[in-house]
Amino acid sequence: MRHKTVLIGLGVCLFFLLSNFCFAQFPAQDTGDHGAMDTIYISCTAPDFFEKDSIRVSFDLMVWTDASLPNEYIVGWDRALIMTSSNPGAAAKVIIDERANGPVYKGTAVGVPNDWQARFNSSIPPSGVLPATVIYGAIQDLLPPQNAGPSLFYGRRILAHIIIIVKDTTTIHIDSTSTETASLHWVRNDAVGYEPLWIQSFCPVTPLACLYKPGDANGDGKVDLGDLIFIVNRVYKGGPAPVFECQADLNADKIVTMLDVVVAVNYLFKGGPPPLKSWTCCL
Ligand SMILES: [Ca+2]
Ligand SMILES: [Ca+2]
Ligand SMILES: [Ca+2]
Repeated sequence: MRHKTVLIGLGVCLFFLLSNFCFAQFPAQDTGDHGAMDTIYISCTAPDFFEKDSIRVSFDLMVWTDASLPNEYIVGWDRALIMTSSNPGAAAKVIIDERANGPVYKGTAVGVPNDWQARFNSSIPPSGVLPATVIYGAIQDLLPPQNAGPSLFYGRRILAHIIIIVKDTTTIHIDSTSTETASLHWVRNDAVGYEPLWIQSFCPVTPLACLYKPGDANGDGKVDLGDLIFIVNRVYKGGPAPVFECQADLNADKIVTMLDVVVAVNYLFKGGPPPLKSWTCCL
């Protein structure tokens, strides 16, 4: 009986641990955040775009606020986001978009989108290769003669598009909670700063489909001399690229070089191993 009680107790605690309720404290609402707790989070639902040798995925940095009084409107924000990729082989890289009028501030906002006057993005490391700490932010231009434009208030909006290039299936984890400091991340119209609740996100990148045969550089369905010529032209004469780079990347190191020519020659004429499957070339 005692054992049973202990087991039930352990089970209950395990349940709460898994539920993250056992020891985690419910986050306290910042005193500068009135009404319901404002939240920021990543939306993983943006479509993926296949490129030549990679997938371009974009995640939306979202905000929800119930600020409804003019002094509570949000006029500036910045956020350091830690981004990691579960698959190092995916060579995930965030694209730093420094356009002042980037695709920010969309959603249910009243007024003209993209009229925040400044936006800054930077990354550590600067290459943007994950794991990286990436900073996004925007501030309204409050000084005349510029029109300040609308502030952020009641509603749900896209603050920024986070664009990440990946070369393989992976899961992108975007976290901000571990970078929190006492600095102000959110500034109201009355110059009061506060910290909205950050919600962590895990975003799986679309699994790949097998579309091409490795070594079939010219895409005619066969691996033969025509492909060797195609790759030689590509490597030595700046010839056309295959539809997907992996068709000519026979050693699967994600770059087309002389080494791929060697693999092709060995395979076609010396009984060497077949081209390696990689990326979308996995038929
Ligand atoms: Ca609020
Ligand atoms: Ca071929
Ligand atoms: Ca290669």
